[in-house]
Amino acid sequence: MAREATITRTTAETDIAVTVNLDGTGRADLSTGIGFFDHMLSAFARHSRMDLAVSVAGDLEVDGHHSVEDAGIVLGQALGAALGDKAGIARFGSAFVPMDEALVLAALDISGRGQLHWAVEVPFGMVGDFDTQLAREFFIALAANAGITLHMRQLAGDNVHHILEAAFKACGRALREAVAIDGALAGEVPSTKGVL
Ligand SMILES: [Mn+2]
Repeated sequence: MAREATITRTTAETDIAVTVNLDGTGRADLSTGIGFFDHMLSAFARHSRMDLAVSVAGDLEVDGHHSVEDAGIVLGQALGAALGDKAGIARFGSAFVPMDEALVLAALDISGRGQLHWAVEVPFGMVGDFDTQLAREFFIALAANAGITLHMRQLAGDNVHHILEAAFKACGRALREAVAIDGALAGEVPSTKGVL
């Protein structure tokens, strides 16, 4: 069965559609209205090997907050829907990703308990048209709505573009590992509870 899902969500602040295919090739079709955010989601898709389409029409006349946070919510919901009953998945994934002087670890568990543990020191300010504080908001929303326990930890880094890009790539790479079908499980849900 195809592990893919499309979720749409409309509020007074944003109008969002996300499609994910967990068994894709990393193809991305992105239009969030925020160039740097598209760049980050492109890196995320490429290194997760998911096919990812994200369309956001948000209230950028306010700022990017609603657009980025809500994209995280809808992407998280789409990931959860595409995972279905989680039968046969590896469940855990981790990746250290360097980008020049920056080094970020993402370690995650598709646990059903969505939570972010964030130890990434992102310099305050703007990178292009993206408010650097929004990276954390995005990952909170993603983890909460996908039901993923997500640890992100910066080991090194000064340049904010490098730090953020390493973070998005690390999360993508760790997810690729965690959502992969582990043939040895023969379709079992990898939990002593039998449910994730
Ligand atoms: Mn870049």
